[in-house]
Amino acid sequence: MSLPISHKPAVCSHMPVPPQFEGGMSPHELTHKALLSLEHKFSTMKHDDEIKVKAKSHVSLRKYQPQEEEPEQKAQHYKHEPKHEPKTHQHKTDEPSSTVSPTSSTKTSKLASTPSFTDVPTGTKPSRNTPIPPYSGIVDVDKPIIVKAGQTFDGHGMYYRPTKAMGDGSQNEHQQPVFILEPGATLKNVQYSGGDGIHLIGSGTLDNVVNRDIGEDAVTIDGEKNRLHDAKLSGMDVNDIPKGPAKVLIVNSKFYNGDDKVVQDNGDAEVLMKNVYVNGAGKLFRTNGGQPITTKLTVEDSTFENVKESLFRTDSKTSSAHFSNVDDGGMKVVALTPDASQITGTGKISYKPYTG
Ligand code: ADA
Ligand code: CA
Ligand code: CA
Repeated sequence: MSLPISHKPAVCSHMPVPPQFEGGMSPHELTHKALLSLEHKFSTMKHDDEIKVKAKSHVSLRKYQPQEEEPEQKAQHYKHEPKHEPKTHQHKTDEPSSTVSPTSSTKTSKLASTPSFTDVPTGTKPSRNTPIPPYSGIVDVDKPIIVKAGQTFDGHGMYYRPTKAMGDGSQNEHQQPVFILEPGATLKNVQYSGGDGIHLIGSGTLDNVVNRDIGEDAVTIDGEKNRLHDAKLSGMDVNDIPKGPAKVLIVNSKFYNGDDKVVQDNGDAEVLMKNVYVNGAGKLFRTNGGQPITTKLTVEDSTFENVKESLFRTDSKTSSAHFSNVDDGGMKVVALTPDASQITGTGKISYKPYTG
């Protein structure tokens, strides 16, 4: 943050030209069109695994279909529950500090099967000690940048740096997001920092985003309240948000220097984080404290260093996480859930009740 701050508007000449409206359609018509195509895309994913959605851009694609673990393995993870308790977080957070074991369960999980994703950009698992990548230039941002429904914003490696008007990057909850993605939007090749990070109103893709210095949090999957707020800022009608869980892809992305959360999940979602690197955070993914959120998180081929508390924390019995080929950097606890059956792919499971 040592570079001089200019007072350019959020949309300025250094930024990629925003997409133009097609064929004289109004923004509302265009949004409606994008949502229809998004709905079609997701219904295609659910009902017909053989149909692939057409590839956008140069990114090479492959189909993603994770395997469910056998129930026996789940039971084993539970037996391997760590004896050590995690250290209490040093920074101010909304989390309590006590730790207890999760309740045992022999019931078959009521959680839905692991979601499938198509159009997953390829990449590689990051190595330990990956330095913050260099940026190609700086754009000062003094109001949230909106990516409209179904559109792709390619930042070409520029650093979208929030000014003080957006917040001070602390744990203050009342800061502005640097980016707001409407449903079905993609953000790629972007660096950013501070404020309240990136907000996803609904489904969306983050590909090669780098947070150089996490603010209050780095990514928010909106719940009901955020949706109202963010939709107002973006100018979209909340009634146009597709129903059902948000499908969120976070790939080839890196997050540095956080105090608390990387992803704050305030609504039901199906999330794939793949080829992700974090160095410095309290936790990777937190469903909103005390809320009955139904989210399925999959973390694959990713590397975590200096994450102090956990990779996944929920108070909800209907959220779950699956880890595969993850380097946790030697953490004692990877997941904090009410029931150990909510987690697969790691035995490092514990529970911390939410105390408000
Ligand atoms: C905390 C806070 C929530 C919400 C969330 C967020 O969990 O208790 O009300 O603000 O952070 O979205 O950052
Ligand atoms: Ca918060
Ligand atoms: Ca936040």
